Amino acid sequence: MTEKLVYGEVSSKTAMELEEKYGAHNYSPLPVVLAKGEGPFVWDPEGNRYYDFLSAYSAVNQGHSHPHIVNAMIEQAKIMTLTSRAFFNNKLGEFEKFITEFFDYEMVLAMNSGAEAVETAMKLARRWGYVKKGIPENEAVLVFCDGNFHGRTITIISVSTDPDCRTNFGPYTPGFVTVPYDDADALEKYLNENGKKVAAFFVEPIQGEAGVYVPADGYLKKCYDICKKHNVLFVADEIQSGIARTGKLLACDWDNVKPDILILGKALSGGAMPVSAVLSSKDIMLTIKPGEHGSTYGGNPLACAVATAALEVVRDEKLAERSQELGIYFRDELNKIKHPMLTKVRGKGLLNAIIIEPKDKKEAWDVCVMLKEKGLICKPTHRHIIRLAPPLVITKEQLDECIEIIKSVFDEL
Ligand code: IF1
Repeated sequence: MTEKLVYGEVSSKTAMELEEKYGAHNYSPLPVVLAKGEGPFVWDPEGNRYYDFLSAYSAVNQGHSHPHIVNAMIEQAKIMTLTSRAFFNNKLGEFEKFITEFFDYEMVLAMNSGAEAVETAMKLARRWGYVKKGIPENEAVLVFCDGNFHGRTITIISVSTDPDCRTNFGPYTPGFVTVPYDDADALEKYLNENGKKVAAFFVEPIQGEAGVYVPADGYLKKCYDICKKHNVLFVADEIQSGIARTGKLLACDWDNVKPDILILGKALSGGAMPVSAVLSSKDIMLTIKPGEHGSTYGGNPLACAVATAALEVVRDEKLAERSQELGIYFRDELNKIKHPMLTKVRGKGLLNAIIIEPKDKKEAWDVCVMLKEKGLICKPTHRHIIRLAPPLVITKEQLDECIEIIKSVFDEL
């Protein structure tokens, strides 16, 4: 018996079989196939509707296929999509002005994926370390945090502490150290002993992959001050935490910290295409000279149009305020669920997680499968943590419906 298809020409079953047979096995997706998205919703080919509580790892903060972003994309695609940076294009400068004013920085360097922006920030920090701080050639150290996630390139995984990310991908890029996360004293101790050779400290204001790990209030500010004391750049990877996800435009805003280098990605395009960016002062940015860094697609006119529209949505729909208000309400409601398997609720804004204590062989994965059956999709991280991060355009009424779904799953467990 074949189920009738509502979206597309391929059933869920066929789609999964094709991926299994022809695609690299570098993921283990939840068994759900998505064929259409709109706002906080996604649909499978058979027409079943789900609330999306992953939001493509916070890339679709503005909701799926936001009309303002899609329109900007279509209009620009009709005119011109790519020029390369061998020539000027008439969209890039305008976008650069817009994004630097939006985030209050002097300059921006546009890239595509998050990993590329992180690599860009690493190069920029090292370059600054040599030409401005005066670190001896090839001796610059970049300090990162244990449990970090910054992307998948060989250089980035070289500083990862997660065996899944790094095992058998060596040899690794040298020049990195890690200190414990949420431990400003550990950073201070390291810089007291080695500060002269350190160019920068890289931090996720909230560690996403580690399990939505929210540091103590004031941690970022303390780290920032320690960095200033040692003439070390404070670099924030806000690829996941930024752009209204945590209830402020940037998660660093919670501590009133302005990073020396700010890394953005994901929601910078609202999920329409890969767009990332690195922002900094002129003093830092201009240490990279023509011909020393770049990307074919970086700063392409299509990306500029899309990213501008994506940020306009964040501003015009007050997504940071929404995220903040709904986040407080959401955590309050989740905390009302009394169940031995639900041991902790944490998060900021609409970047949240529940910690699951396995029971009767049921783990976080099984909870996610049950949620999916009831129309809400999300994904476990580290076996016992479930990330709950809906698009920020979700309404209070819709969120209430989702809370009921979550409650009903725990009632059945
Ligand atoms: C995957 C995680 C989230 C990021 C931060 C840089 C990047 C990411 C803070 C790189 C990417 C991803 C990538 C995605 C899963 C996802 C993820 F679980 F792996 F950690 F979101 F929590 N900095 N995060 O979170 O950006 O190059 O991917 O554009 O499947 O690897 P990218």
